Amino acid sequence: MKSVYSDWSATLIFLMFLIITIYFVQTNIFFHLRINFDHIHIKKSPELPLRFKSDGTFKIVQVADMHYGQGVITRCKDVSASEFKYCSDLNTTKFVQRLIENEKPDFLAFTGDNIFGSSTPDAAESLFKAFHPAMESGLPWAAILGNHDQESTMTREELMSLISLMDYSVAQVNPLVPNPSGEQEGVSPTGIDGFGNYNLSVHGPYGSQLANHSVLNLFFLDSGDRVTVDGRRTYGWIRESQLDWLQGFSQAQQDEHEECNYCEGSPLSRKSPLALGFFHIPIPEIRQLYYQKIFGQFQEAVACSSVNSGVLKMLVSMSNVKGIFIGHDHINDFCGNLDGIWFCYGGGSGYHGYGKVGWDRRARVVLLELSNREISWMGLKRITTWKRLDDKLLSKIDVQVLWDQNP
Ligand SMILES: *[C@@H]1O[C@H](CO)[C@@H](O)[C@H](O)[C@H]1NC(C)=O
Ligand SMILES: *[C@@H]1O[C@H](CO)[C@@H](O)[C@H](O)[C@H]1NC(C)=O
Ligand SMILES: CC(=O)N[C@H]1CO[C@H](CO)[C@@H](O)[C@@H]1O
Repeated sequence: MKSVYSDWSATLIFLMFLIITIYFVQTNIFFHLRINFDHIHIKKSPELPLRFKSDGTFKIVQVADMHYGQGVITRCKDVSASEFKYCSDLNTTKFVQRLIENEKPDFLAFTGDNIFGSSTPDAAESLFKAFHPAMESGLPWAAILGNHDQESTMTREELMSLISLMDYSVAQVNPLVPNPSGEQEGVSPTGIDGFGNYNLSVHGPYGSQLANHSVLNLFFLDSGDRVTVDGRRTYGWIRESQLDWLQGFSQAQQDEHEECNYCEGSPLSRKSPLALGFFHIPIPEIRQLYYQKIFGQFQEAVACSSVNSGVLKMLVSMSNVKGIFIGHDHINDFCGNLDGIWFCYGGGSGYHGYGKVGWDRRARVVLLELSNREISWMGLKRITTWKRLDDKLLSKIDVQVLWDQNP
């Protein structure tokens, strides 16, 4: 006779087998299938709009031409033989980190050739490494492209799109362009040449009368890469569609402020906010500065386009543009004035970009200050610029006032 007991023990063994199996499946397989919400990364965004601090200042650090490759394995160019052995992209990273620590800026502007496409097999990885100090700082930052960024695995559109999605980035691929016919409904995000044309407004300090008003405008333009014109290779230039967009938003601002003429006692009743622009490739007129008084050094030929699309004329007609910040020519670091607008080079910051032995890598700082009358902030008072060298002391050089409300 089969004992009840043996039936019972077989069932028990079977049950244990089942439990062990379920446990095994649960811990070893389901674990991998489960979505771990702790590890989902959502873009971290800074608070917008950008703002002046409560002390009435707003400081920008311009980083030009990082020329990032793959990091530690990417060697430096134009450093002395003794420096070469221990020099890589990491020196560029360290420099940007030191700049942020020492200047404590409110905003970072990267003006193109952020990565050197041909020195990396993975553009995305290179971008993450290049912008690591910016993302880690938690400061709002923006970037545009140069002529080398797209020489790897991503197109210019893809690069700008990724940059716009990185932590604390406020860059945009392109603005929505209002329909030129003036119709309200028509907006076309593709009506503008290039990738990385956008504007950002900087508002007054919290709690001040300027808190809800744009005091300063920062605009970014894509100056393109290389093109062939009439069978000759040249650099890109800022196209008519981009200038139209620029003119459009400059007009919109003026209209906004004209309306405010009737706002009794408003500090804004005077004029539209001042503007600063950022792009990579210099305009042809910068060559003329060779014969004029400049602040800083003019050490290499201006590598601009053979096409002059009338950018200077357009900027002058806007009347509120006070400074343009460019890159591209690494060993030019001067500011020079063309028709009332300062054009300033950042000077090369990247060790994998060409440079000049014995001439330190550098970056530009721009400080904007509000004027304080009685108890409230009254719009911009002064724009000052200087450069920081990547030497032991992070030397501050060429301090220069670009604009003063009471010259
Ligand atoms: C690059 O960084 C290394 C390590 O910090 C340092 O020893 C070296 O001096 C730096 N080189 C240059 C050219 O700054
Ligand atoms: C700015 O806007 C905020 C929110 O709408 C409001 O609370 C504040 O009073 C405004 N400040 C000024 C100076 O108008
Ligand atoms: C992001 C931003 O500030 N965009 C502004 C660009 O300029 C137009 C015209 O002044 C504004 O309406 C946008 O808000």
